[in-house]
Order: sequence, then structure tokens, then C-alpha cells
Amino acid sequence: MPEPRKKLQPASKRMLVFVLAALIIAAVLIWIFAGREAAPPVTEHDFEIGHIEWSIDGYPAKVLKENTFTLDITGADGKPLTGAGLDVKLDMLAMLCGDVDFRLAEISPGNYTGVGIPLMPGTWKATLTLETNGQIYKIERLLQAVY
Ligand SMILES: [Cu+2]
Repeated sequence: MPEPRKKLQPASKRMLVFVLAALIIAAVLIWIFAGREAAPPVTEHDFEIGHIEWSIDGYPAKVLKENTFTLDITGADGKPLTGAGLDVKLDMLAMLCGDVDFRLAEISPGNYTGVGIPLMPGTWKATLTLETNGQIYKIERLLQAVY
């Protein structure tokens, strides 16, 4: 014969509520900080024909301010990738607050900079469209923006 189920005592119920509340708080904190860890100041990207080192001056980026994005790009041969056309689109994860598009200029061989202005604090996705030799490559990174 299985033992009849014991009713939870009030103290156990309180403990259960406490544990559940703690778990929910932990989950929210992990969710908030995961966005931050996913968006370090400098990110490295290998793509089909080369490598990109992508940094943002004065990181985290500042909301409604001009933030300089610098991309150092090398080709498969390790030499600077020159003459590429670079555009970046910023959009916010899971929000409809608007995209920001800007173009980067090559300031020295393989070294491209441009200015991006995030509209709100939080985690943004930056999508780079790189065009070289008639081919188009898309590279993404996350970034944090703060006031
Ligand atoms: Cu937003």
C-alpha cells in the first residue's frame, strides 16, 4: 500500500514560495547580464575571406551620441583588405524603436571607421554589410548602449 500523500505544512509552503521567487530573480539577472557578456568592447570575426577586429570607442556606446566604430579587416593572406564598401545597421533586439544605418570610410589600408548613434539604452545588434570584389558578406555583433 502506498503511503497517503502528506499535506504540505505552512512552513514548507513558505519555503517553496521563497525558493521559486529566488529562482525567478536569478533568471532575470542572468537574462540581463547575458546581454552584457555577449557584447564585449572588441569582437573578433572570422568570415569567408578574412578576419575582422571590431571595436567601439569609449565602450559601452552612448545613447544619442556619436560613437566611432573601427573595423580592422585582413584578408585570407593576412594583409589589409582594402577598397571594401562597409555599411552598418543598428537595430534593437525584440524592439521596434527604429534602425540606424551608417557607412564606414577607409581611413588607412584595411582600417575602416564610421559613426553610429544608438537611440535607446540596452542591447543592440549591429549588422555589417561588407562588399568586396562584387561579393557581399554579412557579419553581426551585439553592443551595449547606455546614457
Ligand atoms: Cu529600443
